Amino acid sequence: MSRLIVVSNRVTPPGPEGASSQGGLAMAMSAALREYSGIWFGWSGQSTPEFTGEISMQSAGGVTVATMDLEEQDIQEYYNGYANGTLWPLFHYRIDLTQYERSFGAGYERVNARFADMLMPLIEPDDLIWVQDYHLIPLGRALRERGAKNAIGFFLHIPWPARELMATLPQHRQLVEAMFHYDVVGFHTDEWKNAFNNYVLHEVGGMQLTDGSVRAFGRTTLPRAFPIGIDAKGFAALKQSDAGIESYTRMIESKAGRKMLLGVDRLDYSKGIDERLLAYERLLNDSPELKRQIFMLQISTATRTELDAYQDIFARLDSISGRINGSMAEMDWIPIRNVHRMHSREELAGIYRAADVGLVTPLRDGMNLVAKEFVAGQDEDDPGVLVLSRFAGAASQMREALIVNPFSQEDVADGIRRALAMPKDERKRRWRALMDGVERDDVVAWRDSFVQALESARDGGRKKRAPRIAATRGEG
Ligand code: GDG
Repeated sequence: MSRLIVVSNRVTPPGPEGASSQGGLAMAMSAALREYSGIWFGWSGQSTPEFTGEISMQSAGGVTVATMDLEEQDIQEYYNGYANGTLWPLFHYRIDLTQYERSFGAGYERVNARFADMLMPLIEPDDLIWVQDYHLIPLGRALRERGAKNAIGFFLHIPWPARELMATLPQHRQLVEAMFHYDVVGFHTDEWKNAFNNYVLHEVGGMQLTDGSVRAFGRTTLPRAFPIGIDAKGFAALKQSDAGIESYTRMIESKAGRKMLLGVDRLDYSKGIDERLLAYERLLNDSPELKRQIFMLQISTATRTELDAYQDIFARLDSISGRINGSMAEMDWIPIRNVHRMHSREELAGIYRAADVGLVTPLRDGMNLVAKEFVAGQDEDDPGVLVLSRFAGAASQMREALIVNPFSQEDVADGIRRALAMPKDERKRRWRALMDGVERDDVVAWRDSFVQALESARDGGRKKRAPRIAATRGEG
């Protein structure tokens, strides 16, 4: 069996005892690497005064991890700059927040070249290489330039933007050209894949072939949707752990018979947290009889705090929730519990279980795993209701959720009202259908389908089949 080399910006293998504070993605990657006896390569998260080209190899949780440190300037231009100051907002449709700095683009290319330089000596001819996410789009090209002939796949964890937005990026063609050095490019949904194909056909005059692959820049790649999932059984089991039961019991006690609306997010402007609070305020103003009957627990953990846009959203969230609480709270009722503390996965599972309504209302999101965790966290006999934004990739799979438009306060408020009033039979029916999907399309299914596609691309490439043209060339 071939080895699998996973490359991501950061490397987060489980601790030696399989620490459950890690997310499902880290678990799945670790499992894949154990099965394929591979390596997980990425940035250590540490800075070094001068790039040394040293790789630190360790074995963690049965997985070999290889990490390197980056210089401060690299971190500023590549990570805080191009990845999170340019691509993240642009790919989430926030051109108002997108920073178009040339130095960021140069830093991005430089660090991707460093990744390629460091990785090349570790690669053997039969290895499958799987590159993760927007930080590393040019890595496939950089590896090809250094002579890698391996099957290389890329998976994008965030949306692919509409062609008109992509065109606002200086050197957008260069970025898209880089995608064509991969044999397979994966997206969460057909919507993101179609946005990519639309760019290829209409912006650069590419063509679509009968096997689903696309051709442009003199190269061919296979774009495909691979919806990511969670470790559904593992997550459902966490709520029965000691810490899961303890947090569930604490929540039930502190609910004092009220219904709990729950939001769990990385504190990011794409997640629609401000908009959610304002919709909740609208709900309480329009339906005052709900006051004292319900409350919202919003858990938002800080990330990317070095960037202004993230400091802004932090301050805005605290100010909006403070204002709502200040104007509406009573001596024994607070409408919003605004929590920034990080919880363990077990605690989180217990909190999901105690919630009556899960509010997952991003303005734009590649998939959103919280929606799936909320479902896996529910009790079968008395499940809560998921209110889900139509702009989360998860909405294309989770049709039995109450789908809302997060830009409309009234629509979100209607969704919450409907969720609160939903009879138990309907809640159970919807939950069963959602849980079946979460269990079927879990993170292992995601990993296996991607690796299989990569293996077929490699084997197909060896046979050199030539598929025919399916769609016409765009206007160029
Ligand atoms: C990107 C894409 C895509 C949150 N608070 C705590 C905590 N979390 C965990 C959640 C969940 C994860 O963070 C967030 O996952 P999401 O999928 O919602 O979002 P992103 O971080 O933006 O992830 C996204 C994903 O990649 C995978 O492809 O779905 O669209 O944006 O797992 O549980 N975990 C713990 N304590 C917390 O307080 N332990």
